[in-house]
Amino acid sequence: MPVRHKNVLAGFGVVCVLGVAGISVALAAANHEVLEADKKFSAKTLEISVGDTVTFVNNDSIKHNITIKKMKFNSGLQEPGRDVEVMFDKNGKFKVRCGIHPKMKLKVVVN
Ligand SMILES: [Cu+2]
Repeated sequence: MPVRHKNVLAGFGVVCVLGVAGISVALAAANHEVLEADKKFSAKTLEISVGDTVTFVNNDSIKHNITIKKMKFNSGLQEPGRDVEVMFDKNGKFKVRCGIHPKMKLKVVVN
């Protein structure tokens, strides 16, 4: 069973409102989708903002296993057709790998 991280949805409710010279700007977390197909991620690099989520969609007919060492994240086995959602709450560069297929590589840059 893939691990689902639905608790990150709570983050969507957080809206930061900044009042600058009478102008209000609302910032909300974004979600980014990365596909896994032909034993590859659909992007090599992904640039996102702190608080954003990334949804990894397994479009292959085989299992994957999303790991992010720096975050001590391991999705467990990700069955075909299943999603894994990860929230990035710290800035930095994160290497996303598949624990089964060493050639699957994605770098997430969190600003
Ligand atoms: Cu894989």
